[in-house]
Amino acid sequence: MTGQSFSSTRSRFLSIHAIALVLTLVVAMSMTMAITVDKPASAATYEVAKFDVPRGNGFGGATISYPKGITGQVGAAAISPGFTENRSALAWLAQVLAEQGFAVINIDTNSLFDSPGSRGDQLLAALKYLTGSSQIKNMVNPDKLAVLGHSMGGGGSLDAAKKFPSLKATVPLAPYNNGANYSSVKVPSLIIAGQSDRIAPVGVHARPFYQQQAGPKAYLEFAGGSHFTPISPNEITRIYTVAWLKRFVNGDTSVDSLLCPAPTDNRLSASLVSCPLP
Ligand code: 9J3
Repeated sequence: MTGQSFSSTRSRFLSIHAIALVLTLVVAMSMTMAITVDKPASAATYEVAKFDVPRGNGFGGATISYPKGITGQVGAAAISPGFTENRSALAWLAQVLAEQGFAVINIDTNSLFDSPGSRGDQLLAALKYLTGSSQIKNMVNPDKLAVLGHSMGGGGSLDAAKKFPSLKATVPLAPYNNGANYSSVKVPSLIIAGQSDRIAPVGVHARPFYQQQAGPKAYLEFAGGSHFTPISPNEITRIYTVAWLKRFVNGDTSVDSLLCPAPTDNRLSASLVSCPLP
C-alpha cells in the first residue's frame, strides 16, 4: 500500500511537473510569438510631427501627424471617432501610424452626433483636405489612402469605401450602422470588434458587415471585448492595423505572414482572413 501510494504520489508529482513544463513551454512560445508578431509594427519607427487644422473644410477640425525625415511620398489615413467622441479617442493610433510612416488626419466630426454616412463624407473631405490643401499635401501620395474609425466612424469608413472605391484600405473598429449593407465594398477591410459589444452587437453590425464585403477582408473579434476594447490602446489593434495598411496602402507583402493564415491568439474569439491575399 505504501509503495502504491508512493507511486501514485510520484506520478501525481510527475504530472504536476509535466503540466508545469507544458505551461512553461506554452508561455515561452506565446512570448516568442508576441515578440515575432510585434516586430513589423515597431521596427524602423519615425519621429512624428503634428499640427492642428481648424473646423471648416467639411469636418470639425483635425490633428495632422506625419513622419519626419522621409523624402518620397507617403500613404495616408483619415480617422473618425464615434458618436459623442472626439479626436482624442484614436489619437494613440494616429501616433502609431505616423511613427510607422503614414500621414494621418485624425478628425473631429462637425457635431458629436453625426450619422455614420456623414462621418464617411467627413473622412473623404479630410483626405481631400490633406492631399489638396494642407501644409503637407506634397508629401502625401493621393493614390495611397485609407480610412479608419470607431463605431459610427467605423460604419462611416465603410460608407466612404462604398462611395470612393479607389481607397486602398479601411479599418472599421467596432463598426456601427443600423441596417447598412456593404456588399458592394471591395476596398480591403480589416474589421476589429468586441464579442460582448452591447452598443454595436457584432451579430447585427460587425459580423454581417464582414460577411457582406466583396473584397479582401479580415475580422478580428476580442474575446469578451466591449464596444471600446478595439479602441483602447492595445497590441492587437496596433499590430494588425499597421500590417493591414502596410499591406494594402503600401503594397508591402513582408507582413503577409502576420495575416495568413489568420492569427491565432487567445485574446480573440474570432479571427478570419480572406487568404490568400491578392
Ligand atoms: O458611434 C457609436 O458609438 C455608435 C453608438 C450608438 O449607440 O449610437 C446610438 C445613437
